[in-house]
Amino acid sequence: MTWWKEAIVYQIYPRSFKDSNGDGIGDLPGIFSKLDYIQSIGVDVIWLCPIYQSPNHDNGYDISDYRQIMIDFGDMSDFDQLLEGIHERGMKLIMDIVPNHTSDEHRWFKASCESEDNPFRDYYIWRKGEMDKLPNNWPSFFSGDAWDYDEKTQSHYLHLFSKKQPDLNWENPKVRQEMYEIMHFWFKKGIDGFRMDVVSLISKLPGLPDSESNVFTEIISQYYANGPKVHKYLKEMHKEVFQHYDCMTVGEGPGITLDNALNYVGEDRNELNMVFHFGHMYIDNGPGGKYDPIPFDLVDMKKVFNAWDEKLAAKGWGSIFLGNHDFPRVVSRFGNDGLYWQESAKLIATLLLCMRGTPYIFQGDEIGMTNVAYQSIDEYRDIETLNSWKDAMLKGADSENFMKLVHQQSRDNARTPFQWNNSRNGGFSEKHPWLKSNDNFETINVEKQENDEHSILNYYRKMIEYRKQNPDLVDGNYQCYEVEHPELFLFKRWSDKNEYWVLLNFSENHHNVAMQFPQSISLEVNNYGEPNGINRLRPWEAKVLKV
Ligand code: ISL
Ligand code: CA
Repeated sequence: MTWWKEAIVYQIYPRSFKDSNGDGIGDLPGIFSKLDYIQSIGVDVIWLCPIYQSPNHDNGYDISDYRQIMIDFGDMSDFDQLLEGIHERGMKLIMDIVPNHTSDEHRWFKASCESEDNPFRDYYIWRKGEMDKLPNNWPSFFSGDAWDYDEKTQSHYLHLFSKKQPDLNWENPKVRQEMYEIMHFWFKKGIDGFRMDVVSLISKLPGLPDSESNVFTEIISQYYANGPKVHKYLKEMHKEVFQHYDCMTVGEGPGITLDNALNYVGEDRNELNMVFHFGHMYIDNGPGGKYDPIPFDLVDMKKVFNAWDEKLAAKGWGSIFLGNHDFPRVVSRFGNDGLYWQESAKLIATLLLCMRGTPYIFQGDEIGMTNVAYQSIDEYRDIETLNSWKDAMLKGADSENFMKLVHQQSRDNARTPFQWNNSRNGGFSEKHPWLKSNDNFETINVEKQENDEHSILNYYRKMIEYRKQNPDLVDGNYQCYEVEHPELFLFKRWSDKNEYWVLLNFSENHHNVAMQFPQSISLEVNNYGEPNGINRLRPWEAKVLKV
């Protein structure tokens, strides 16, 4: 099996992982100092969120120089040392690259603004016209319009994200070559692959037509994603870059659906190894998006998993994730961060590590870090949260109610400082961190869990070890049972040789599983200390059985 199929990935949000020099911001030496810890979890690949030079309007997803390290994070020698440390420990590193847009402080964009005949003009997407007449009605991902006006040349430029993130013009072959050269630069340093930010958006719809929908997820899939040349570009990228290295590629794909996924990851396509789709991640979004949530429905989630597994089974490969730096904490969102915190965090680990595909663990989920609820909007840092707040207040929303939504949905839930121990700021930093620590670091932290054999952390280690010893869990067949059951997620994994049953109770209720298991079945992993009958499931109980 290819290494990236067998791999388990650990995602690091560098700003929040470990501060080494007391400025309140996580950095590369901080990550370096924790490599033994990361290795001890049993993961194979580290995915680093962007560490390039950036004015940090969107925490590094607004890059002003793709070949420099962000000053806050260290310098190139810190990077080289980190990469060496990762490789010395037998792990690999994938970098996060942002091909769809740059920072407005990138020299390309500054030049592009200079004049209409500047050689960099066509690096971006400009439309000449009057200030208050927008080229189309597209909304940005971060509230407001997707256009901003530049007085100097009396033109609007397109930005699907913030106005400090102008979209690149991939129609321009020079832009594409620049991006390929940047990728070669990092591969030559020895990295092992890329996670590609919103790569589904790089090809724009010809004529940039007005959207006829008001539902944001529809706007993404019908107008922003899967443009007519996206596969041309990805094939070119593969030919120019990826095919020259033994690398792993995963494309972040808002708007990628069951109908078009194989065009990106089909084995015969020479494009990407995997994509992140958002079928299950937008499941609790109402028509107004994430700040208009609807209740989470397990049956819907199972159907998303089942359909994607089936779609990719024969000639693609999936990525399995339940959270990242853009979403609430998994235990708060899909589990129970109160009474059954411990059990449900372990249940989520069981799901992640028993599915077919490559699992991605987001930093802190391995110790069950939870959502945060700051009192005041001033404590939040995420641009998406802050813009949504401003927008809602302008529209006259009730601030108390909207604050509840922020607590539930903000991307900062995932970005609070990592909780290492029970000292100041959870051991993340000596100084006031850039984003306030979650108060619960005294009860939820690595040090405490290292000393407890039944901790969530040690359960992750056990589950990872188990997956490695039972590779049929990586690529064996998958079948879900009792799909319509609202509280149980039951599935079988099998090959010619082995058969596994995974029983997950996503509720506080006791359940009996109706299945008849053979006498010879054995209980291999369980998130409760004391076993009970094979068919019985206690609140949030998770079991892995082997026939
Ligand atoms: O954050 C989201 C939902 O709350 C997503 O819609 C997200 O904006 C989308 O998946 C794109 O995310 C990626 O690109 C953004 C960046 O802010 C995110 O952090 C990144 O993961 C722009 O570069
Ligand atoms: Ca620092």
